[in-house]
Amino acid sequence: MILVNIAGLALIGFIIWWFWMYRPTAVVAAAPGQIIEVRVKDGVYDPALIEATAGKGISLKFIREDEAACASQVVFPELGIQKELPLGKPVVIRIVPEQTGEYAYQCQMGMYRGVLRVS
Ligand SMILES: [Cu+2]
Repeated sequence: MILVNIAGLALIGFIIWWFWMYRPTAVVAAAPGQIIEVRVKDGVYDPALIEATAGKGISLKFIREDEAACASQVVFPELGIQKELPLGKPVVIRIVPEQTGEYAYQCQMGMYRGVLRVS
């Protein structure tokens, strides 16, 4: 019983950390034409924060290593992009963000989450 409670508390702590406190480190898209690799693994995108410059295109290469069906698509809701991610087969997505702001990228259900920050 105590063990169950401890596990429950640990889970609650993890959820709080995950949804409110987790701040990924940024990867900056410096050079135009540079391809940034994004790994889809263990419930996270790595990197989960990408910085880009408005009007300059970036290429994101998504590499799905997670078998979970959850990871089978990546969606940029604000940019109208939705792509299938076959397991182990890299998918390059080309984006030219015209407006500054933060654009989410996520799985269909929003468990995998990342941010494309355009300045
Ligand atoms: Cu999901």
